[in-house]
Amino acid sequence: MNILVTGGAGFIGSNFIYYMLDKYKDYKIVCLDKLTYAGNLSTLKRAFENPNFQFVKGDISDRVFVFELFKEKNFDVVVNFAAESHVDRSIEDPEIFLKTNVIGTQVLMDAARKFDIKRFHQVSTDEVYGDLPLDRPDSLFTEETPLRPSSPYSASKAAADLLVLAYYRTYKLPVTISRCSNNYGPYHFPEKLIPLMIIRALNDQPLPVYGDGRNVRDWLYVEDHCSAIDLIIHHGREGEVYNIGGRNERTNLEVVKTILKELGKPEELITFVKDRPGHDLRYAIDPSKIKNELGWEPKTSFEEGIKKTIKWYLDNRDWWEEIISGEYKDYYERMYSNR
Ligand code: NAD
Ligand code: TDX
Repeated sequence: MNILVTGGAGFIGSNFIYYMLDKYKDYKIVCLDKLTYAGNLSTLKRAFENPNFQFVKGDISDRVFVFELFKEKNFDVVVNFAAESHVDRSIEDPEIFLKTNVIGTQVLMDAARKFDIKRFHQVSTDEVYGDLPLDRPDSLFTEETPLRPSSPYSASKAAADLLVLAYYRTYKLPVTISRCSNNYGPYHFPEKLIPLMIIRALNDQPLPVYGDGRNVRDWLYVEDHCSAIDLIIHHGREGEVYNIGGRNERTNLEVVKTILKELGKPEELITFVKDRPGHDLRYAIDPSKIKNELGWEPKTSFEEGIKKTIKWYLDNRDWWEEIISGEYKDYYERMYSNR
């Protein structure tokens, strides 16, 4: 099989590339990535040693370039991870979110139509459903939950999902969509909660918790997300949406305290800062459909996954020290100095 993975120099895409190269020794993988601030070639260092892997730098919204690539490569499957993915950045400046997440997806699907791709898989997010109340722990997102996105990021992902489903209905493009909850694990960019808190705690810096820290996220170890996508592209039904989640709800404060405990750092590092505008209260996924149809189950508990993740950040200082020494510094200043 010949697979195009877009956004593979980012967090989940790179983990997916490693998962697939390890599991399928005869699959070929091309990674297409624009290498934005979130994409890193050092993340793919081990993949470059594999003759079945190739990297191409480019923008998914560049129609001429994308069509040339599809013409040349004869892909069987496209897995679209490429996106602007950070909610806070989307609040600061939404435009690139629409360009990459919506137009980029459309361009890829147009190419997929023209070159008869056998499966176009869109990597979406549970954030398209909006949020759930904190006082109704029984409520969960199912695939039937109406889309009600809150941020420019999640609105752009919801728009892309609707386009994907429209291409299925109108052009019979063989699509699938997965909507996953919050991932964590190796290569997670340190603007996101878990890696940000690990790195700041390691450096004995204050940990900025938004609002009162009671917002809830449903955490999934990234490898479990990769195994779900693997199952969907091989066995998922065309035109279907699959929710992915590990039934692992935690308040942000619980997550931060767990990290501090694991690292032996004091809770006094926690600093409550101004809340994120429109901050979603709670995400929680009902993964029954993918479990019943495809037999998917997560393998890594939060307790085990957070230990593995912390160890990875301790063992891979070079990777994140390089990141936080560059543009990231300005970002942190801009985002957090007036909170
Ligand atoms: P990330 O920000 O770590 O990586 C995104 C990658 O896409 C980067 O390598 C970047 O260079 C690349 N990219 C951005 N714009 C591009 C463009 N125009 N053309 C080509 N490449 C481009 O993101 P992530 O956390 O790995 O998320 C990957 C996907 O999974 C996204 O679609 C996101 O919406 C979705 N998702 C993420 C999570 C999560 O918890 N991180 C959960 C559910 C779904
Ligand atoms: O400094 C922080 N302090 C804080 O309290 C940061 C960066 C976050 N938070 C809170 C906000 C959220 O309630 O932690 C929670 C998680 O925040 P993020 O890591 O920014 O993730 P989230 O907004 O939940 O979105 C993530 O999950 C769904 C990904 O970034 C998305 O790409 C994915 O679709």
